[in-house]
Amino acid sequence: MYKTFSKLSTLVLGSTLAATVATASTGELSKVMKKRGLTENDVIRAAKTYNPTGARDEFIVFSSGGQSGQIIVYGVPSMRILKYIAVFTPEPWQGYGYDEDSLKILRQGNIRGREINWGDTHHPGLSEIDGKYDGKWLAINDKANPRVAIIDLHDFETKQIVVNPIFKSEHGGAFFTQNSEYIIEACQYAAPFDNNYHPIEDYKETYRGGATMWKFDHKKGRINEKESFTIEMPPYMQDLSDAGKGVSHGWGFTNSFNTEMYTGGIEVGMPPNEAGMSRNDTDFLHVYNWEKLAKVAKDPKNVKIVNNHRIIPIDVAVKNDALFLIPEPKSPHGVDVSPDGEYITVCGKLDTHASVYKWSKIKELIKNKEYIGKDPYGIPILDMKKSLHGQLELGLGPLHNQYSPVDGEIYTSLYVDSQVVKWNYKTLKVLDKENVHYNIGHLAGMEGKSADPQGKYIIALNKLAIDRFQNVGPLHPQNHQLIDISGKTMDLLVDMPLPLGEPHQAVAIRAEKLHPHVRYKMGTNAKTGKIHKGKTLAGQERIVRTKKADGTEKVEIYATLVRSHINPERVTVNKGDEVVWYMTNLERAQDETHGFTVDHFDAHASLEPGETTEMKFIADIEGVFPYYCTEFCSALHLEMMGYLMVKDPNKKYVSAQKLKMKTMSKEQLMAEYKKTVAVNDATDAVIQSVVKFLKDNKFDKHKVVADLVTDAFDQYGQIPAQKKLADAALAKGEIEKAVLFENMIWQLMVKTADVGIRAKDALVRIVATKQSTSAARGEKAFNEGGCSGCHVVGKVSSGPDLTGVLQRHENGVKWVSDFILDPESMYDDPYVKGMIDYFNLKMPNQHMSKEETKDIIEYFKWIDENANLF
Ligand code: RUQ
Ligand code: CUA
Repeated sequence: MYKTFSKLSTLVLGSTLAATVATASTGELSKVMKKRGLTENDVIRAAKTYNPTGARDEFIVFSSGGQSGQIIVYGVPSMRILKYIAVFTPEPWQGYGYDEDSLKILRQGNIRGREINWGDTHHPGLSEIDGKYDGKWLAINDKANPRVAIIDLHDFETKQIVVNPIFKSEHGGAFFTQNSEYIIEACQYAAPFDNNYHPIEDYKETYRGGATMWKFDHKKGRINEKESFTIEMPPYMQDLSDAGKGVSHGWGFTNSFNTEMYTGGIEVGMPPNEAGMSRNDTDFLHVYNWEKLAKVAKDPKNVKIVNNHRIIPIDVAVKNDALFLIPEPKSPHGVDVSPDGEYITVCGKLDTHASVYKWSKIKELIKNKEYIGKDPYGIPILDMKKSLHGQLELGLGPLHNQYSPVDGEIYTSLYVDSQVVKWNYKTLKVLDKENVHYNIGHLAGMEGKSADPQGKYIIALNKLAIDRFQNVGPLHPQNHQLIDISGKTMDLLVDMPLPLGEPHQAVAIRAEKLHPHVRYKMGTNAKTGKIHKGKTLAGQERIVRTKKADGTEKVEIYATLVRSHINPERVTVNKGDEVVWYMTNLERAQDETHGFTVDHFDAHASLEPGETTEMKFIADIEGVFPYYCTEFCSALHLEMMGYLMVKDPNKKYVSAQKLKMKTMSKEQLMAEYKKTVAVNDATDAVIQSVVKFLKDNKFDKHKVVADLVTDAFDQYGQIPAQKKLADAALAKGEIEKAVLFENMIWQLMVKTADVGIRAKDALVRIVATKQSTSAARGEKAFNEGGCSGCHVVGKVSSGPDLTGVLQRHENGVKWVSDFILDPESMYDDPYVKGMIDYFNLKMPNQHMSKEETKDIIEYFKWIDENANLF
């Protein structure tokens, strides 16, 4: 019933809107629609998600990358992927795991001395203050190898991996508590806490579950392992968790399945796990007071230590009235606390209902010690009915929930029905359902699990994609579907294939809350945030060789990278030497990343502006190995290279120099030298004019421009040193060398001019008077409509300079408008005739509309107001 109503209303509303759009256009839109077989609704949906070039998204989503071990970052509503964050798995293009500094982070994730190079990421969590996302830190768990990683949102880099010392797998994490005091990580498959063998027959006695409370230092953005602890729980398979907030702050909630404590055994003739683990009608919601237990754990008498980690035993938690169980429908999945903390919704998975528990009721039962009994481990059980606000039948396979800003409004994924259902958890009424494709797991609202949900969109994270995309083989992409929830009924807008892992869960945050850096302070180790021991500035490049006991050397190369060279350019070592590269990217310009690799040594670094990184290997094979910059960073990127030469100290090498190349005469060389110097002088004059403009207009008052100017001067400042070398070479009669140094000066000048002109353009935009919306539209029409092909503002190009064009003619506005709208009719005008003769070109009809022409006139007015700047 909901469906019919919803579809009908969208259709009616949609077609009126689209009809308006279609008739207002020139008919081009209808042509495209026809050609591509698009309905009006398609066009509206496209318009709702389309970002023209340069436009940005309102929300940023962090999605788990599942078995890829990474995190995927994309924007909403455009659903454009922005980044993969390397977390548990090496990611060569970012250098992650291929340079020493990132390798150290990856190796923090070693378990019992073993390297682990992948992860099964499930639940990303954003740091919170007062239950609201603050945009500072991101945590994510690894189900397979129980670990939690911390990502710094100032640079989107993984900064820490901690291994859970007692769990053998985990699932219900990583969830921040309301003020980021702790991160909850709940166990999944129960196992012995220690690292020893315990027979499965002793399951009930020696296998355990639990919830680890990782102490988080919000200022530093690191987990403090020493101050963390685990709350022991029975060997029920703990599942998803959530931290209380508002009225329930200080408490944690964790679901479970297999309270049957079934252990399977197909091979010995027992029914499989899936039968035995779902036998009972109910399992248990664990309710625990972590705030109290954090204090309890401070007394060594209250904890037992396993693998150097503090565990609060079940009986201690019970004695302190800090651990309870409430029955919940069998094998549930998600548990989600409402924005105010009062309602806790548990989804049935195998049950068609959602169960809404009420915190004030639970609190009352706990206060009055009103229990219906105890489980085999002595944990008090609260009455389910008395804890419930109510239950509502939603459909088949309810899994997870998200909230919206509307009071009581909640969105739930239905796995089996492949639907999102919108309902009210206070009034217990279903409001709408939307089909998705296919088998939705999690769903992500915009800040939909925070104390301040934003509404607007829901993303369906589907488990199957089946027929939604081009067939790319039996392994299909994943499918995230964006749903508009701003209307009375939901509307599915667009599909996004994700070619990475199974993205279990995603969290979204308003983009305006994120403030990442564009560069590092010069010489920063991006993984620690501290100045790198290998920091090298221009002029400090060197190779340091230290003899080792075995006769080989440790060769430390302190290198710099800046457009477009690596310094040093030749490194020779002996076979067997340990080669250590310290590389500093001297750039300060936005996005001027350099990559670095030495061929054949399985090493790669990505150096962001200002970053220093260490790379290390043993040069155990003889030969010549090019090294080069792997990012196309400039026109001379291919030239950004050098050679590592590894020679065998026990071999004798005979020189092969035989070829005699034809050389240039002294006169020819001198002519080339003079030509190069003349070009440099002319280029310098251009640079000086730009510098004058920048200074006259106080560039240093505007950070964006000042940053660009800094980068330009970084390049320009290198010129005197090169000039000295050129002059010295010339004085010694080494003309060829002088030419090469002059050529280097030209390279530096081009780079200076490149950034300098970008700075000038940016400054013009800032100091010019503000454009009216009409003038801005006019500029767009001018550029996109073809006018800019011949007219360059401030310059005579293939057509006349248009600065002052409105003053050139009597009744200028009318004259120019007429000319734009119908140039052919004015070819005989004496002025136009003269121009046609001069430029040998007729201005063609660009088919501008009256509206566009009016806007272009406004743009010309704006140019005249700012004529002094062009
Ligand atoms: S779980 S599909 Cu790993 Cu979050 Cu529910
Ligand atoms: Cu630096 Cu390419």
